[in-house]
Amino acid sequence: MTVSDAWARSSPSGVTMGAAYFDITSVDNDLLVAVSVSSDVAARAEIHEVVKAMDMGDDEMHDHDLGDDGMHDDAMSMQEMDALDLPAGTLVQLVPGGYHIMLIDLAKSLVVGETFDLTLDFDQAPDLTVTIEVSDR
Ligand SMILES: [Cu+2]
Repeated sequence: MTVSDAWARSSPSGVTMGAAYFDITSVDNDLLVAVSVSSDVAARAEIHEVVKAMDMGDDEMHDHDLGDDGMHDDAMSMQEMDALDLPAGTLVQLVPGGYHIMLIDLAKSLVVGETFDLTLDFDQAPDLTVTIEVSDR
């Protein structure tokens, strides 16, 4: 399991959601099934994908207040995924506008230059802790 380019957006004060991104490649077919984060950072972390709002069932729909970051226009929304598919040897990118790790109920603002850890829980591979750097790109 290789993870690189792990980063998160800074969060304006008053915003309670954050988003983290990384590139990941698994040696074998695997699934990312859960992500955990220290309660010093956020209450919990979820695996999300951005979808066209019209593709979503009503019960799946939820809004996040991420401010004016382009992830929340009328046509797009986000939903939690049960698992993120990691085909063997395939680069899977978590990027703004695509798959991402949602940080729910931030304990404090995410400030550029700070780091925090996420622990990735896979179906097959052992847990992996990655360091996320807060960065605005
Ligand atoms: Cu999200």
